Amino acid sequence: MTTLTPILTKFWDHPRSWTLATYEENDGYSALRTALAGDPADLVQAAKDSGLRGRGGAGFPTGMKWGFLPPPDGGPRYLVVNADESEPGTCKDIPLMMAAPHFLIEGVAITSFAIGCHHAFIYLRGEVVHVYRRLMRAVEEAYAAGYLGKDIMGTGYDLDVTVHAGAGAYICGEETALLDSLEGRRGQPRLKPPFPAVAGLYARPTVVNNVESIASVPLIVGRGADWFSDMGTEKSQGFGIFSLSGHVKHPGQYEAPLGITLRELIDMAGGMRDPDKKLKFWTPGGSSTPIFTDAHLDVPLDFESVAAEGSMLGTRALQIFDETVSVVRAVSRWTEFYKHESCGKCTPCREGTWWLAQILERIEHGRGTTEDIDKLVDICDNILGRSFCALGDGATSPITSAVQYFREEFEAGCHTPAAELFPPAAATLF
Ligand code: L3W
Ligand code: SF4
Repeated sequence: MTTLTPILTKFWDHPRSWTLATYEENDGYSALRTALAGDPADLVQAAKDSGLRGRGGAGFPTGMKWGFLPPPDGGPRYLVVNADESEPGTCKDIPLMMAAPHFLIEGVAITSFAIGCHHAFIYLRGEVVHVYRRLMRAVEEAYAAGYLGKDIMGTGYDLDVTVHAGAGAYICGEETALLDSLEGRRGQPRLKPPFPAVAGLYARPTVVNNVESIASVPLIVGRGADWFSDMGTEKSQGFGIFSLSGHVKHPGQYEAPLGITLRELIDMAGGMRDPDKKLKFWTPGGSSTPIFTDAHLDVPLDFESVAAEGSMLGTRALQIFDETVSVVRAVSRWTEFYKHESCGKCTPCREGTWWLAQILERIEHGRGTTEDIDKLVDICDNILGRSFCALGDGATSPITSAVQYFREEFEAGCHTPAAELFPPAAATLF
């Protein structure tokens, strides 16, 4: 039985959890002191040894990414924190920044020192004004206390941090679109390679990491790489925040070692919201990952095990739907989202997401045809692997997996509206 490991979430219920005073009472900024007294190369090695993998969706090894930066050439190099959390169902970075922003700021300072950066950016999605205010206040506190700015803790190391709010586009969570947006351009993905590590912000070497990844860095430095790597599974080490939403009794953030199962997490969340209703389907990593069913309740939630079952751990956004929900309606809503958020740069995604949305609309309202289901799958096949960035691929995931597991519901959409089969009044979602 896996147990919860409240670490980043440990003092979230403290009445003033977000203040510097609370953070310092909980050993805050002691890891920065340790880091600045040492060698930056040792910090990169510690990140590698810990096994920390990116917590923003792709799971790329964090220390390896830092190690990709070319040797210093006298010019600037940047750290950019991807705080543009927008993946449907994903709601861990925003609560983390609201409840304990100094984990992130200390992580920014340590990571910047490790990679030789003197100006770091936190790119926040534009809609969350409350988070912007909280981060700005926390950054001010850190400057005033000498944890940011000139000659940090008397070590001679200088670091400025800029918090930048975007304008509310999901595509700006894609790291190169984020960089374009930060440079003041329209946020659209760039061709990779070159990766940001080589040519990122203002064409300079740049590390782009997710909020939770960077917030984990002080813990790795303070408690040791072994402490971190001893948690989790062999290849998916450490802990993560799992966001449970939907039909569970107590939705919220559950911090646990990677490898925990949904069955265990649902138990911790008090069970299904209506105990008489069965789990029908769920997303392991947000709506951009293929859905799972009740057959996957015991799949360990680590990168490898989820991939072996045909999905992705992604952002650990576990959206849980019981038997009252129409899978067609849920998939149709997600597709509307991708259609709206497609940046329009490439044809398969720009056109394909519109076609998918139109067909799903027909099926949802009982006006589909038998050819429509094959057409849906065919369009998905032609978007997947042919799109410029992961948004297009992600848009196909819920559709193809839903047809795979619930084809009969799509077939029913050729004659009966989803609202008749699954009356919205019976469902508490959608
Ligand atoms: C240098 C190389 N760097 C890879 C770096 C690369 C990036 C990281 C991962 O998509 C996923 C996506 C969504 N030299 C490198 C290298 N890198 N090779 O490693 O890269 P990549 O391309 O595997 O993924 P990505 O473009 O970062 C992220 C999935 O996450 N997702 C979406 C999440 C959305 C949010 C949000 O709400 N903001 O997080 C959910 O599952 O579908 O597959 O840094 O530069 N040779
Ligand atoms: Fe833009 Fe979609 Fe193409 Fe990505 S896949 S570049 S979001 S049109």
